[in-house]
Parts: sequence; structure tokens; C-alpha cells
Amino acid sequence: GPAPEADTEARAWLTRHEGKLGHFINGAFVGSASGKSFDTFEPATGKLLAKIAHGGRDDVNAAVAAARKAQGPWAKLSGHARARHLYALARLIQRHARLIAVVEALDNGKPIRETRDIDIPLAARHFYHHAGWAQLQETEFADQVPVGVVGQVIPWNFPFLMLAWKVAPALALGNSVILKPAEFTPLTALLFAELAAAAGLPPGVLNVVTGEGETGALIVEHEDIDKIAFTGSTEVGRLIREKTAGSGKSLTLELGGKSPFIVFDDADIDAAVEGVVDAIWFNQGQVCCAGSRLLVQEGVAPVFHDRLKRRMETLRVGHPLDKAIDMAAIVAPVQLQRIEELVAKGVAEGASMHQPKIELPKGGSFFRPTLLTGVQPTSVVATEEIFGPVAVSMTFRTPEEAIQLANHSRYGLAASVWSETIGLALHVAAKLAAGVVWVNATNLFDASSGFGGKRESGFGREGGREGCYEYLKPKAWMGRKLRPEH
Ligand code: TXE
Repeated sequence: GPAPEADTEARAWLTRHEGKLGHFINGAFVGSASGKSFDTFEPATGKLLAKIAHGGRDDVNAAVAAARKAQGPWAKLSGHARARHLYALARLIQRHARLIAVVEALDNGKPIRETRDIDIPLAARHFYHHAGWAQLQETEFADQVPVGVVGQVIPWNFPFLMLAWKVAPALALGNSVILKPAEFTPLTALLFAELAAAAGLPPGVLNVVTGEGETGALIVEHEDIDKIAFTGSTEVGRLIREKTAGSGKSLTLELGGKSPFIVFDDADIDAAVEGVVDAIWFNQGQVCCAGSRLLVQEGVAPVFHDRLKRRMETLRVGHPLDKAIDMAAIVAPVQLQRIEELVAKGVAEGASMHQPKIELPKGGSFFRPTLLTGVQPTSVVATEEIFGPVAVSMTFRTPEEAIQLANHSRYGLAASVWSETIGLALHVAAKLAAGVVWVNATNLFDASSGFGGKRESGFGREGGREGCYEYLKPKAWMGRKLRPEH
């Protein structure tokens, strides 16, 4: 069962902040000007975790004004000086990793093992990595200037990691930020704001405004913001593109996916089965690049599905703070309902459903690991993002057919290819429409590798040198007497 001692620190943090979980504007925590708030719940129990300030127009205006005032001086600091702030933030994340991991697990419902071993360490790594780029800014990006004031709207599936992906490069390269965390998971962004204050980040450089979609829309439409960086649903991404069109704002979008996971006859089947566990049951399948479409070559399909079903029987679903589980809660009842409806649709469309007979915890939002086989490539479950622990499986005969099926999608975020014939794997990988292709692996990320999509999965990259360019604008310098005389 859950380890009750593990969350004492987190509960103490919540209690300490009771009633005061407000925005972080100009270096201080403040309530909403309107006095409005919203609730954030614990998905595993359905219990109220905290009341959070709901950002309205006045709050967004205050945050933008603070960010505007801070941006110039922040950009004027040497890259080296800015790097010191990022290193300090990275160290503070590491020092408070346990608290952040627990708060994240409670607020999102994901397993503590994942927040502790993946989300939080990777977030720290993003700050260390981008501190390096800050130090190199004058030499590596000599003809570039910061974009300016950046509005960042992030989703609930990796609240702290998405914050790091967005905030670290923005700050490193001399921008100031107004961040809006998702309404289901605002807590770790506020915890981060506390760390930023402790790290001595100048007031106004980082602002956090909490709220729901309408708060995000106020940020998107604000006239004094130079760039919007968004990760979330394809629908909202499309809306943001419309709203920012013609405004002069820069835009990056990281949206949905329906990533193929291709298993050839000659694949290492046990490794591929473990790969599926990582691809679609990691974070309850609430992963934009989840390997949600299994494409399995006909010769191996019976054996593969058989072993996969057996592996599913051993998956453990439990409370997020239980260290011995593989899957925990779905982020919210509304998301659970969406998953249930889509799976029902899949079955109605003729798919066979397999779920292990494991018991689910009572009281919260839980869903069993699910496999749909015999799925038609044009059916709803094969084309729409389910964003839950649901793998849909189809079969193919030839590599060409696999490529065709894989690319039959409006999305193009990630892909995974499993074969022991490296020539075949590379041939297929080259032809896949995806921002990242993993070979005999899945869900690999690193701060040094640009992540982003094609097609309706969006545009722009996060991480690496290419990610830095998303927070810079080229600027040419011309004129007489600018060149040194010889
Ligand atoms: O996302 P939203 P939701 C997909 C996934 C999921 C579905 C719905 O399929 O089932 O989206 O999730 C803010 N202007 N993904 O509804 O609404 C919102 O407050 C500006 C995939 O939670 O896109 C939150 O901070 N902002 C995805 C953020 O947008 C607005 C991750 C994302 O919420 C806004 C999440 C508006 N009009 C969901 N409306 C991925 N690619 O990883 C909402 N927001």
C-alpha cells in the first residue's frame, strides 16, 4: 500500500501554503485580483488537495508588466551570470527532488517511481544543460538576440518536466517568462517559483499565473507578449495558431500524437514486449509520444500478442506513493471518461479488448492496462489520440506496408522500430514521418536532443541547440565603420 511517511513533507508544504497558493508575480506570491479560485484534486483518491488562485485579466497584466520590466536587465547580464542562476535552480531542484516528486505524484496521480527517477532528475538536467548554453551565448549565438517576453502554457501529463523544457531555455537565453501550468496540476510550478525566489532569481524574470483555459487564452492574446510556447491538445494548439496569426508573436506548438510502434518478425520479442510496457503504460499512457499504435508483422503477431497479454497480467496498478507499482491514477475523472468512451467505441467498431484481471484501487480515477487487437486502420481508436493506457494493435505483411500504415496519421511526433536486422530498421526509420524515431527502444529523451513534431503534432523543438533557436531571433548588424580596420 501507499507509504504514509513519504508524504509528510508534502502535506506540510501544502498546509504551510493553505489558502495562499497564489500566482508568483514580480518575485512574490499574490492572490487573484478577482479573488477567484479553483480546486486541484488528488486523482488517486478524488480528495481536494488545494485551492488555487484563478488568473484573470488583471493578474495576467501584472505578470506581463513585471516580465517586460525584468527582461531588458536580464538579457543584459552576461551569459555567464545568467548561467549561475540556472545552475542554482538545478541544484535546488536536486536538493528538493523528493518533495517535488511527492507533490507531483499526489497532484497528477502518476507513480512516485516515475517522478523520482525520471521526471525530476530530467528536469534538473534541463537546467544544467541550458546553463551551459547561457555560458556559450556570446560565442555560439553572436548574431541572435532574445525573443523577449514569453508566455508558456503547459499540460498536466508531465507538469514539472514540461516546465523545465520551457523555462530553462527561455531564461538561459535572456527571455522573461509568464508560465501557466495546467489546471489539474498547478502545484509543482508553484513549488518551482518558491525555488526561484530562494535561488535569488531577479523579480519578474519568472512569473507563474495559475488558472484554467481562459487564463491561457488571456496570455495568448496579450499584446505585450513576444512569443507563445504551448504544449497540449491539438484542438487548443489550432486555436492558439489562429489567435496569434498576424499578431507578430512567435509560436511553437507541441501537440498530440498517435505514434507507431513497429515490430518485425525478427525482433527480440521479449525486449519489444518490455518496450510496449514503456511505450503505452508509462505515465498511464498520458504521453504525447506514447507508442499507442502497435504494428506487428503477421508472422510474429500470435506469439507477440500472447507474450504481451501474459506480461499485462503482472502489471501492478496502485496508489501513486506506492513504490512497487507500475501504473497509478488517470489525471482526472473527465480524462478517465474520455478513455472509457474511446475504448467502448473501439469495441463497437469490432476490436477485441484484452484487460488483465488485476484489481484496481477504490475511490480514484483508475483504468486497467488495455490492449485492443483486430483494429481497423481507419477506425477511431486507430486514428485518434486516446491519451490513456490503451494500446491498439494492427498487423502488416511487408516493410512497405508497415511504413504506409505508420504514416497513415495526421500526427508525426515519434515512432519506434523493432528489428534485429539493422539495415531493415534504418530503412524503415528513414521513411517514417516523425520528429524522433527510436530503434529497438522507446521514450528516450535528453536535454541535448531536440524534441518536437511534424504535421499536426506541431512545430518547434525543445532541447539541444535547435531548441535554443526557439528563444532567439536573428539580428544582422550592418553599417559603416562596424568592421575593424586592417
Ligand atoms: O488539454 P488542453 P486537456 C491531449 C490529450 C488529452 C486532450 C485534452 O489527447 O486527452 O489533449 O487534454 C490550456 N487558450 N493532450 O483538455 O485543454 C490549459 O489550461 C490557451 C496532449 O487537458 O490543451 C492547459 O494549461 N490555453 C498533450 C493547457 O492549455 C488554453 C498534453 C493544455 O490543456 C486554452 C495534454 C485556450 N483556449 C493533453 N484552453 C500533449 N501533447 O502532451 C486550454 N488551455
